[in-house]
Amino acid sequence: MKSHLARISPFILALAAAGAQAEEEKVLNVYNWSDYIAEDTIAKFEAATGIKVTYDVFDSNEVLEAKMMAGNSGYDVVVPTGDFLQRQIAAGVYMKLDKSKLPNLRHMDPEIMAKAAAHDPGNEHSVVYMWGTTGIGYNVGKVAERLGDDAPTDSWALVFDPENAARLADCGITLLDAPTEMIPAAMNYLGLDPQSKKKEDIEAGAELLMKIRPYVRYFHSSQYITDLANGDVCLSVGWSGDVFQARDRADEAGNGVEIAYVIPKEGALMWFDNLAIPADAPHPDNAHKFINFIMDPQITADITNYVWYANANKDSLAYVDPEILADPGIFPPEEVKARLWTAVAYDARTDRIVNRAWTRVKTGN
Ligand code: N2P
Repeated sequence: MKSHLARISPFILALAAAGAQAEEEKVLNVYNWSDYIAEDTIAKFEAATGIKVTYDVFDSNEVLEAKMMAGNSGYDVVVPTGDFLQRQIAAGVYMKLDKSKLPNLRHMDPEIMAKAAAHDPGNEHSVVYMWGTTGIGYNVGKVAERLGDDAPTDSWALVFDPENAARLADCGITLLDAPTEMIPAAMNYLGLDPQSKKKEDIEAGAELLMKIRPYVRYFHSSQYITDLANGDVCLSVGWSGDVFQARDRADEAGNGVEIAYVIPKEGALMWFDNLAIPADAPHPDNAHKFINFIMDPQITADITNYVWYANANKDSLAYVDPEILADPGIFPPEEVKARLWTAVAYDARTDRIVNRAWTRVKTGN
């Protein structure tokens, strides 16, 4: 009897240990961009899994990166943009995904996942959440009042030509507080390669931004949604879906504000935001459950329908509002796509050049 027990107990111990590993505490800490999920997504996940979610938001890759590089953030799922993801992977910040726990991967669009693999080879650490462009949101009436009917609303000249910026200053211009997006946009307008890491190119882009700096009301990456919608600002360099959310809020308020989004003819940045699990995530199993849940076609479609961003889930498209699918500002047609560029991950040297230039732009000296 005694020897029998001695043989069984290590077996029971091993079972208990395996059980403890599989059964994580039913909590999950998510850190996502603001205005970037449907109203009911989290509640649905909680109801489906019994996992309680703590949901925090940010509006800057730099802020997310600082937390990831410091480690011990406590987050289980975060959403870095491709170029930032790439160097954070290199720094060992994310764990490899266990694809056996992600059966819904079959719904993803292989073409977009292949593009995202430029930042995460083999898509080993991440799944595309949403994608979009960085263009111009503007108040149709106020811009026409100030620049007339032939205002260059299809061009970056609308904001990067200092004469136009000066005439729009009184109704409010805002820029994203995102140096790796704003400076390349200015470089591209100057005819320079927006992907260039050359110091003189980056500084030329910053110089152009310095010229319009006196006409900029603020640098912020989420406040402009409300301000555009209320008519408190009239031009924001912003993210596609966020501008559409502003348009939608204005329509709903019935306040007479008409907002439009344009991918300027000179081209724009196309970016991918990705779900990833920090290497030190306290609840990696729940994190996989969350990522798999997001990839449910209906769930992803609900998010696109709410936030007006394109997704990379091919099977979700059947549930996406036809109006959104047909909108060239959200799902750009091929000829527009041909004018989009993607961001390159900056090395430490380029990062320093960009950050110094950006400080000058923001402080105005
Ligand atoms: C959502 C902004 C996400 C786009 N508000 C930035 N990559």
